[in-house]
Amino acid sequence: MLDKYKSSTVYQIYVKSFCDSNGDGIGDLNGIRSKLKYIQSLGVKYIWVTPFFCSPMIDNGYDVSDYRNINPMFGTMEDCEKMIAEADSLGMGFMFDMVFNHTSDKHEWFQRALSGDEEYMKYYIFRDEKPAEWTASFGGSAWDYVPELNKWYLHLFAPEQPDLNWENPKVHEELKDVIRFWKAKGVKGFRFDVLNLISKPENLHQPSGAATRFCKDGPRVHEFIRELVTDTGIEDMITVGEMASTTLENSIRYTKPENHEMSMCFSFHHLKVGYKNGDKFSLMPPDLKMLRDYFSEWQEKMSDSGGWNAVFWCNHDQPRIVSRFGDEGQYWKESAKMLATFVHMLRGTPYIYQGEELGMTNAHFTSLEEYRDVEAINYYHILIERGNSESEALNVLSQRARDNSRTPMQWTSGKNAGFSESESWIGINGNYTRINVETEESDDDSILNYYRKLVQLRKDYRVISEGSIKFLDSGNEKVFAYERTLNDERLVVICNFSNEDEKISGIDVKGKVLIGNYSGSHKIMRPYEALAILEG
Ligand code: TEU
Ligand code: CA
Repeated sequence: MLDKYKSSTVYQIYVKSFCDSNGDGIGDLNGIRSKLKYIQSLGVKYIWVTPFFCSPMIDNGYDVSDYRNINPMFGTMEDCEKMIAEADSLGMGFMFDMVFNHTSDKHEWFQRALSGDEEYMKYYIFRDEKPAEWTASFGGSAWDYVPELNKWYLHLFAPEQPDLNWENPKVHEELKDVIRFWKAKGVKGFRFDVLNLISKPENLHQPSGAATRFCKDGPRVHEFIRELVTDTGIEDMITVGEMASTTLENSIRYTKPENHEMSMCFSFHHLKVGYKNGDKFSLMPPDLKMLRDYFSEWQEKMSDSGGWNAVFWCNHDQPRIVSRFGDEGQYWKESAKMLATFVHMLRGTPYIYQGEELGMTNAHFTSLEEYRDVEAINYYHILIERGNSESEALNVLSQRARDNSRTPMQWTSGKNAGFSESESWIGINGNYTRINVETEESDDDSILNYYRKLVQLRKDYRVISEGSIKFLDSGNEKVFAYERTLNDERLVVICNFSNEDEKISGIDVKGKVLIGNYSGSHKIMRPYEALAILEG
């Protein structure tokens, strides 16, 4: 069953910023429908779409108030059913995004709890006293007080996102029914939001600190996931768990097929190599040695253990990778292609986030008013409280805010980048006149057409989709290299993460260049050069 995913690629859509069909400046389901042929042209097999269920939109849909109904902002159930059917007719399947660690505070269950309904209070994590000084992911305390109940409730994210109590079997049954509902609608897979946070520690009286640190990979998490998957019969679907800050050992357990948990999982260690002292909002240049060591260890050990990685650079929570580890200027095209080659030749299932295939860049917002995300706005004020000036705080946001990945998809060089007839809910990146689908379609050498080649190579070569992996010593810390082997086939991938010519040594490979971002051959690696060479 897993083999279906080894040669597949997944495309991720952030619904609010993908395509607006009705001129309200907000992306919607019919906008997605209108672009299904484009998505199919990338060669992808699955489409992960972020939540579009009823929500007050405090966290842009990750605060669900009704798991079975469509937020009118995005369309109707009929639009949704047509979207699923049309993708199916094009040979693609949707993966819907299940936010099961928490609901919106406007969900009927929490509203009943707030009214004092004992049964529904047990759906959440209420305590008479605040057990610990935990901080929430978006800043502030993770425990909020409800005067009417004279109790505190836990929320790892915003106060409007109360955590569900997974110790309550009734919560399991409610959520399994949500999965059965969408499975019956023809959904072909699921992404599970912060799935490794659902099992809370028995003792909530932990020292103060980040709440997610105490809740990740909890005591019953594997039991809960296995129950969710087996009781709903989704083992044969593609499933991916977002496992914030998980460990390699747990990632292997989450994804070994015999455990009946997830097909694969996301971890984020590779995206924290620029976090000074582990703090997302403290800047430092990316530590390339840490980056290479992470990939080397996780790729090799997951390969040796029978686990399976979701491999990616971008998503709706992460800044754009070409701005982060590549170059927006002179080597924009080369660096975007190098970063893509590095990920797409790895062992695992690759994910392409909307606009990544164009080389879309960070937004470069210059004022707080341009930001929309709850995390960014909260952390702007936290940074000021920490003593940063306004410009220092805005500089941090310009590099780390999730809004960087949420500017509208750039379809054309025309009005509003072809995203909408009206002004969009968030600013459009000013480089849309140069970076857009229409312009790149007609350029054989575009980043877009390079991504298409990468996706096709995974289908054509089993050494890519199934081969084992071993990282190689290139003799140069800025040049990452690895080999993929299967039977007598050997593919060697060499990627220069630097903006200068770099010498390498100790890599002996002769064969056909399957893909590369420079023409001709050189003794050295050129700035951001990528090469995948099939031996023999
Ligand atoms: O993200 C979980 C998560 O860890 C994020 O907080 C992310 O790591 C962080 O923003 C990076 O700085 C999931 C969803 O992807 C995110 O959009 C939601 O805000 C969050 O859960 C709560 O549902
Ligand atoms: Ca719309």
